[in-house]
Amino acid sequence: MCGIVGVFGHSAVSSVIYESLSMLQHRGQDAAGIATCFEDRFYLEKGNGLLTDVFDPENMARLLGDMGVGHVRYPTAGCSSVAEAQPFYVNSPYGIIFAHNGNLTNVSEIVDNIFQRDMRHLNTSSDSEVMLNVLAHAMARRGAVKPKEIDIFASVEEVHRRCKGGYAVIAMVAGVGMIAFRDLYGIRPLVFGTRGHGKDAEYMIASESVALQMSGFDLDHDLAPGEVIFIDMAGTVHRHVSPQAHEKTPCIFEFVYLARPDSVLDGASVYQCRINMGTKLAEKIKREWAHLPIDVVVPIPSTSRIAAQEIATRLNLPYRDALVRNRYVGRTFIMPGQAQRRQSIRRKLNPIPSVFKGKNVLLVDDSIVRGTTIKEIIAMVWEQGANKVYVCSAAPPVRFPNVYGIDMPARSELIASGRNVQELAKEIGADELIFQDLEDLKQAISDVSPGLTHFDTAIFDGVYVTGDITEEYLNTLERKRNDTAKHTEDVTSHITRNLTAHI
Ligand code: PIN
Repeated sequence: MCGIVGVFGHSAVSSVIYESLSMLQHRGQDAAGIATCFEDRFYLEKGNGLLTDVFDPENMARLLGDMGVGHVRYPTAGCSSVAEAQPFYVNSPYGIIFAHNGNLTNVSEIVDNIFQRDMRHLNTSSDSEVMLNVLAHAMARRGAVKPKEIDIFASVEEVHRRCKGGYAVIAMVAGVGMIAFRDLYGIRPLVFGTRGHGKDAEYMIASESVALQMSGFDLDHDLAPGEVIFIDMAGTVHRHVSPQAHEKTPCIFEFVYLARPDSVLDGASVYQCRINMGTKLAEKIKREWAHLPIDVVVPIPSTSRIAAQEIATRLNLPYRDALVRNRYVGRTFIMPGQAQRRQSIRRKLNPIPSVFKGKNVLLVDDSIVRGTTIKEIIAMVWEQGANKVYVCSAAPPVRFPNVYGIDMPARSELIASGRNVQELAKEIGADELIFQDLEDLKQAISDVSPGLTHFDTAIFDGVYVTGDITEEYLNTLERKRNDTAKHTEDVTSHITRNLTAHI
C-alpha cells in the first residue's frame, strides 16, 4: 500500500504536495519522494524514511515548478532500497514521471515482453517500473510529437489492457501535462479535487480525500474504474473511461483499516462506515451472544476505537480506553524475531490494571491478520486478572492473501487460514471470539454510500475480482514471500527497523 498525490497549480506546488503527503503518511512510512516540473525540466527528491526524514528546507527549495507528483511507500518485505523509492522517471518518450499505488498480477508475463518485444530496460524489481515502461512504450508507439488527449487515452487504454491487478497512478509528462488513472475495477482509491474557478482553477489528484482537504481543494469525484484524467499544459481537464472497465469493486480493507477515518472514499465516509461496523457487530452480539456477561468494552487502539464506542453504546456497557498507546515507539530500532515482536507490542500498548481486574472484558479490534498482536494483548489482559476475555473483530477472519497492493502475509502466516473460529479462539487464548459477517461488513459501507454494493473481498472469501488469480499464482506468491521473509530475517538479524509496522 502506498500514498500518491499530484498537483497541477498556478504557483509553486512543492509545499502543497508535502502537506498533502503528510496526510497520507499512514499509507507508507518506508520511503517518500516528490517530483516537480518547471519549464519542461523535472526536479526529483526521494529517499528512505518518513517525509520528515527525507525532506528539509534545502531539498524542498530545489523542487521548482507549478506541477508535481508525490509518493509515500509502504514497507514491503525485502524491498527497502532507495532505488525503489518513487516517483520513477524515464527520459523517453518526452520524459515521464510516475507514481503508483497497487500491485500488478501479471508482472512476469509483461516483463518478458518489455525486454524481448518492446526492447526496454528495467532497473529495479518494482512492478511500478514495469507499468511506467508499459505506458512509455504505448506513448512512444503513438509517435505524436505533441500528444493530444486522444493519444493519452489510447496509451492508457493499452496500459489497462496489458496490466492486470489493482492500481492507481499519477504521471507527469514534460511539456504535455498530468495523467491519472485507476485500474479497471477501481480496487485502489483515487480522488480528484479542484481549488478556484475558471482560469484560476487548480487540480489535485490523491489516494484519499484528506489530502485534498488539507490544502483547501474540494472533492470533485472519485475516479471511476478505468477512468483516465488528463490535464494539459493549458489547464484543460479531459476525462475518459477505458472501454474494458468493469463494475466498481473497491478494496474493502480500505474501509476497515487502511484509509484514515476522516477520508471519504467512493462516496462513503470512512468514519461512518466504521461506526456502522460497530452497529452491525453489536446487533450480532445481541442476537447470538446475549448470554455473555460482558462488563466492559475495551478497544485495541487506534482504528477499532470508532467501532468499539458504538458497540458499547448499543450494548449499554461502559467503554474504557484501557490499553494506553505509547506514541513514541512507532519506529524503534530493534532486533527481529518472535520474542522481540512480543516485546514491541508491550512497549506500544500498556494496560490499566484496574479496568481489567476481575472483569469480563470485550476486546475490540479492527481485524485479525497474523494474530500476533491480539494474542499478546490477550495474554496481557489475563495477567491483569481478568475473569473472562471475549474478543470481537470488526472484519471477518483474514484467510487469503492480498494480491492488489496490500502487503499482507502469505497464507501460512495468516492465523485464520485453515482454522475455524473455535480453533482460532483457543489459539489466541480468548474465551469467545466474534467476527463480523462479510455481508454485514459490506452492508455497513453500502448503508453510507448506497451506490457502492460490490467490493474486492478476496482476503475474506478468496474471490479475486480480476479473475486471473490461480492456485499456482498464489503458491508462487507464497514461495516468494517465504524466501523474502527468510532473506529479510537474515539481513536484519543485525540491527534493523521494527518490522511490526506491517499489517
Ligand atoms: C492498528 C490497526 N490494526 C490492528 C491493523 C494485527 C492486525 N492488525 C491490523 C490489528 S492501528 S495481527 O489502528 O493502526 O493502531 O493480527 O496481524 O497481529
